[in-house]
Order: sequence, then structure tokens, then C-alpha cells
Amino acid sequence: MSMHSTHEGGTSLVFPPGFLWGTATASYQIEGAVHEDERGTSIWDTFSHQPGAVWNGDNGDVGCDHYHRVNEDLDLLAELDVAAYRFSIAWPRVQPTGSGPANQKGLDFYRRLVDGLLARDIEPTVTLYHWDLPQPLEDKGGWWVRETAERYADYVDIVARALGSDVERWITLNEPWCSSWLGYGAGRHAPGIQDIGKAAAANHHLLLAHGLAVPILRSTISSAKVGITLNLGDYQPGSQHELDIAAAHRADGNLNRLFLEPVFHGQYPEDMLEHYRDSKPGFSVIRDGDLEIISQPLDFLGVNYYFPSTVVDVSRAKEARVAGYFVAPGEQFPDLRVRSLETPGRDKTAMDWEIEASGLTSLLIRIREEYTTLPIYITENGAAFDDYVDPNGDVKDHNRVAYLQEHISAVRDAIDAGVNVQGYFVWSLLDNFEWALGYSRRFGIVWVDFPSGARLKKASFAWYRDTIQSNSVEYATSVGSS
Ligand code: IFM
Repeated sequence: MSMHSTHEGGTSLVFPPGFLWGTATASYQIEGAVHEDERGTSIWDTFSHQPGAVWNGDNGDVGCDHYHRVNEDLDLLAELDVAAYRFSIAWPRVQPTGSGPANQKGLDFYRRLVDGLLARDIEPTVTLYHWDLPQPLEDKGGWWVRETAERYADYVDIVARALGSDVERWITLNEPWCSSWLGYGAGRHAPGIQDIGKAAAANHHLLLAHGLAVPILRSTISSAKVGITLNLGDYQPGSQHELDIAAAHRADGNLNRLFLEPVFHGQYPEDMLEHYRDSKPGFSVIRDGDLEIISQPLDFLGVNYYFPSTVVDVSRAKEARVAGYFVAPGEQFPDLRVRSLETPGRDKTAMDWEIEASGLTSLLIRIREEYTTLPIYITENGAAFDDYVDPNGDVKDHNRVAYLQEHISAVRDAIDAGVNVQGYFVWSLLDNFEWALGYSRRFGIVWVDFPSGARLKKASFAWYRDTIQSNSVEYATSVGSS
């Protein structure tokens, strides 16, 4: 079958039959009901209630009220005609203190959600951990201590037994880079710790937790498809100067290679181990046998991609300015000695993230060449923009449509180049709690009126439904043009 067909207005890119179209959310960002049905406290409850931690003092207490509006949201998914829905399970709903017996009421909520999806012919895709660690585990050290990985394995066992008969696709962790480096290094996310040595130890213990979960899922669920979702980026040097090339390599080491290499090659990158050698406890927490646990075979890789990055060595900021770049005034990880650049003329989203879809294609090709030929799902991609409800009651988010069209085209380019991409999930179904930025950034294809909880489909919702139903996208000629 030809994957391209021309029709008036442009080239339509057809996706392979069975390509999995979906959308994604995460528990703390949407559920609310933080005190209901014996849910325990998570690190995000604690962090978001600390003065100054989150924009505007926002928190996830109510979120999108999804816990109470779950049927309405399921109907939205059915109307969208997605084949799959990616959601996460809140560990403190299932095990309120992070250890001990299961809380049946918490499991019942996810059972209702799974049943509701299956009744609508939508495949559940479960993320077991999207950052809401039970607070009592943090009180004992959180992810920078090994015991948390062991507790996570117990929690996974409980969930696998409860939902395994009806859920095939499992994602152990969402974006462990954010949990470790933003949570324990930069302190911008919960638990708000600024300690590079703890961040590195958390990096390892999160990957260990992932590795411990894999055989548990496989032994409990015979049909389980198990993967991990990483937030990966495409780092380019701002010039061909050797210092800038080395800076891009360091940034790539921290975000990408510290996760891809242990998972797919069973080793940490030497240059990164050397870089963090004096940060304690850091990678000294690695024990014999851990890398075998971390690197056992998976069924797929989940990739979250949002934006590309151009960087220079910190000593070369002036040259970058002369070359026409805007140079970020500081960095969240000074030890890396990199400066991020803004490429003149490139559009940005409301997150200030540059829009460049070709970065997704090159990232995917690189993954195939250097790490794995496993099936890849784009488990998140999307954009925040300054949406508004117009006087007719519509949200005409044409910039989001353009973003999605370009990035879906970029995925199609990667498939053409031989990358085994099998699905794409838009981030996000709903406007939601965007972590340290509170409710100030809207990523949804559905508008949420936070005071009332009312939902309103944006223009991108109809556009995405058409894309799903036609299994094709009109090629965005802007991909790679800047
Ligand atoms: O909202 C987040 C999500 O929780 C994880 N990936 C990135 C999204 C946008 O920042």
C-alpha cells in the first residue's frame, strides 16, 4: 500500500494499518479527590502546598475533578475515537503509605476506569508511576534510597494482580529524568531537593525500580507488553567549535544517555560516571547485578518529545550572541557548564519551548541506530498555547493543530526512514495541573474551566479525531524548514 497519496491541498500521509492513536494524562494532574477513599499523601501534595513552590499557589487537590467525572471523560475519549488511552495510577491511592496492603477503594477506581475503556473499545495503557510517590517513602529518603525501588516492586505486584487480566500495555515509569534530576537535583519538582549527588542516586534507583517491575509484570500477566517512557531530546551544538560539541554531548549525556544506555546497553555512559564521580552518593549506589536487572528485554520504548535544544559551552556564550542567538541567562544544572540558546525566528509554545518537529525525526532515527529496534510509541507529544474561549464559545487552537500536524508528519518521516513507530499519544486529553506551573499552561485538546470543571472541546479535538479516523495526516511542509 502506498503511504503517500496526493489530494487537493497537499500530500496526505497514510499511517500503517493498526497504528495506535491515543491520548495521555497523569493521575496527579487530573484526578483531584486527594483525600477521598483513603488515598494517602504524595510528594506532590506536600510540595504543591509549600509556599512559592508552584505558580499561583496552585495544587492538585481538585485537578480536573476527573475522579468524579470519569464517565464524562471516558465519553470524550469515545467521541475522539482513540484506540488507546494512556493514564497513570496514583501509588498513594493503591498503597496509601507506600507499603503494606492494598487499598481496595483505590484499586476499584482504576478498575472502573479500565472497564469503562474496554466497554468503549479503547485499549488501556497504564503508566505505573508518573511522579506521585507516597510521602511516607519520601520521608525515608525517597528515590535516592534503594528501599524505594523495592517498595515500588511490591506496589507493581499489587496493581498487576488487580488489573493484569484486562491491561496489556504497561509503562513502568514516566520520565525518570524529571523524577530524579528535576525533583532531587534542580528542586523544581517534588520533593524539591537540590542535591546533584542525590539526583544521580535517584536516577539509578528509578531505573532499578523499572528493572524490578519487568519480571513481576511478565510473571503475573502472560500477555503483558512492558516498556518504559523516557523524555528524550535532540541536542545540537550552537557551532562546530569543539567546546560546543562537547557541551551538547554532556547535555545529551544527562538527559538521554544516562537512561538509554543502562536500559538498552546495560551500562552507564563512562563520561557521565566520571562527570558525577565526586557527587555523593551519586552512582556509587550501583550494586553488582543492578545493570542486568535494569537492562532486561522490553517490548517497546515510550518516547516523550516536545522540543529540540541548541547549546554551547558556558565559556562561549559571547560568541553565540555574536552569531545571533539569544543565550539563556543561567541553567538549572550549572555543573554541566552548558548554556541553552534560542534560535532566532523559531516559534515557541507557551512553555517557551521552541517548535521544531524535525528534532523528533532525528531523535527517532538515532534511537534506532544506537539503541533499539523495538517498537516505539510516542507516549507524549503536544503543546501549551495561550488558548481562550472566544465570544462564540469556541477555542480555535489552530497553533496546536499546526504543532500536532507537524509532529505527526515528523513521526511519519521517521517511519519512512525505517523506524518502527507503532503509535502516537497526544499530550494531553485535558488542560490540567502543569506541575510547578500550576494551571497556567494549557496542553489539552479539551479546555477545562477550572472553577466549574466543565469541559469544552477545542478545535484540535475535531482535527485529531479526523486524523485518527482517516489514519492519515496532511503533510506539514514546514517540518524541517527552519
Ligand atoms: O505535563 C507534563 C507531563 O506530566 C510529563 N511530560 C511533559 C508534560 C508537559 O510538560
